[in-house]
Amino acid sequence: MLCRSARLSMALLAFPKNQTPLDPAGPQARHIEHTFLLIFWITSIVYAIVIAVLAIGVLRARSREAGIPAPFTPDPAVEKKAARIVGGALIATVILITIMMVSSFVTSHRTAALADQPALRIDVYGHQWWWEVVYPNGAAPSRVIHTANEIHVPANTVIDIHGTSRDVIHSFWAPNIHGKKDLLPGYENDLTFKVDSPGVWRGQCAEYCGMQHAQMAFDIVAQSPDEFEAWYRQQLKPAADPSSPEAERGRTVFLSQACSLCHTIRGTIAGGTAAPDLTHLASRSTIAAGALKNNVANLTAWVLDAQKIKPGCRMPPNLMNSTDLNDLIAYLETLQ
Ligand code: HEC
Ligand SMILES: [Cu+2]
Repeated sequence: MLCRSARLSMALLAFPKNQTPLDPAGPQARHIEHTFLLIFWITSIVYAIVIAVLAIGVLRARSREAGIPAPFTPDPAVEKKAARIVGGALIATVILITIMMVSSFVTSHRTAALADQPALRIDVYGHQWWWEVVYPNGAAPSRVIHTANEIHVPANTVIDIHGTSRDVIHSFWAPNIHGKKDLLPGYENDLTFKVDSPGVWRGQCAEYCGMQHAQMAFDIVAQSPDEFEAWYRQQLKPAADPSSPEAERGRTVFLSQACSLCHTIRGTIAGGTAAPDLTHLASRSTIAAGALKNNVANLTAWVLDAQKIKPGCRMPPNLMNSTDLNDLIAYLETLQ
């Protein structure tokens, strides 16, 4: 037990700084942190007082109770005092609960303050077990981009995450930035926020959604407006033609295998929509919704047998010889 709780507190201490509500990166998370701290301190102090009073009571009763306890005869003076103390505690409780309730209302109001401002809209679709991310950009088809699991936003700009689910209920939660927002099949929800300055914040699905729920993370990458614009322009481009013979062969492998039934690579005939868009796969820092760092070794292991890494995930194992596999990975690496 001791060992378990020691391990738990170690895990909490080791929790990444970029995934905690206690290090807010924007005004919404700051409001939430204020309410949290207010409730935390009120309840902690009340708890400490209750335990202290209980301890005093127990100790006193013990020192009195040496022999057989005397029959209980209420003393009117003591009873009156007790009634006054209990009444006082009751009033204090009502006051403290009212303070916490008002603080909670004010926080809800403040965190929703950006809801009717003009915002950069980003559509997020929860899937078992990854995040589809679309920048509709006023629905001008030539300006729409599709990506996955890595949400780039310009810093200090109002962002509207417009979310829904393609299957079961998921919940979008980047604790440094805002509270949770459920993504529900058949409904659309909005979460509006601002991020103060450039940085990377980790988020995670916060509603149990099946076997790989724990491996359903995402990153919010806040950038300066210039960097964001450059990223956007790069993402708009179709995949570059492969420049080496291996990569060229790798593309043929990709297009001749089942990959293109599920994945899209813009600029090729691969147009599947059941899985992450791979047009700019190599520009992302992780694969499989944060399960792995994006590098050659991990990509190879993933393509060969994703089930080993994320059992139950919706990508089948792919049998192929090592030349085909190496060429395929060489091609995927060109998708900057
Ligand atoms: C039946 C559909 C299906 C097929 C076929 C398929 N995939 Fe996938 N793929 C998926 C799904 C679903 C995911 C997301 C899995 C997750 O993160 O839970 C995925 C994820 C990936 C990723 C990680 C993308 C990211 O940004 O996280 C890569 C790379 C990938 N697949 C490559 C391939 C290649 C190469 C092939 C062909 C050899 C292939 N896939 C065949 C469904 C498929
Ligand atoms: Cu989940």
